[in-house]
Amino acid sequence: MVEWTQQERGIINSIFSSLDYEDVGPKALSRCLIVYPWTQRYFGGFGNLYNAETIKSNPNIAAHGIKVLHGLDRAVKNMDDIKGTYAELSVLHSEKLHVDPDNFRLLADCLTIVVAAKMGNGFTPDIQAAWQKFLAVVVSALGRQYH
Ligand code: HNI
Repeated sequence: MVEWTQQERGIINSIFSSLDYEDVGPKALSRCLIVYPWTQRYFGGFGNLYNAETIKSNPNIAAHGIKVLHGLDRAVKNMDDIKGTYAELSVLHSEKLHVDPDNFRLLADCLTIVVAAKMGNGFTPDIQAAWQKFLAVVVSALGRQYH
């Protein structure tokens, strides 16, 4: 089981409490689709993904980016059982959506970049360490039900 220090818990909670979901969610997902174009294949029904501009202005992508971020709230609220919290979501991504689990890390990296850019100097090494640990646990939990 993953152990969290009080400092790490504090950092994760404080990042999420001031997170602008409507800005960060769309930016992170659209960045993922642009930087790693093969991830677009899962969003065939989302409308125009023709180029970076259309991806960034696609309202379905924006809405889904926000939804994914809200999906992370569950992990924040259940930091001691992220694996259990995401069991169902992992099955969904594996068995129904057939999302390659390598893509979880790619999206997590895009999220880190967007959050770091917004926080600027505030994104200290301590904060980065706690944040990346949190995302690594999320990525691992989402990949758990794959076999
Ligand atoms: Ni993901 C649906 C959370 C990564 C492709 N995804 C969801 C839903 C949540 C969610 C929540 C909504 C589930 C429901 O309707 O019950 N996804 C997350 C989280 C991550 C993640 C927390 C990682 C941080 N998803 C990814 C990645 C891809 C992805 C990396 C593909 C590259 N997800 C999807 C697709 C859907 C989806 C596709 C269904 C969308 C739809 O509405 O049809």
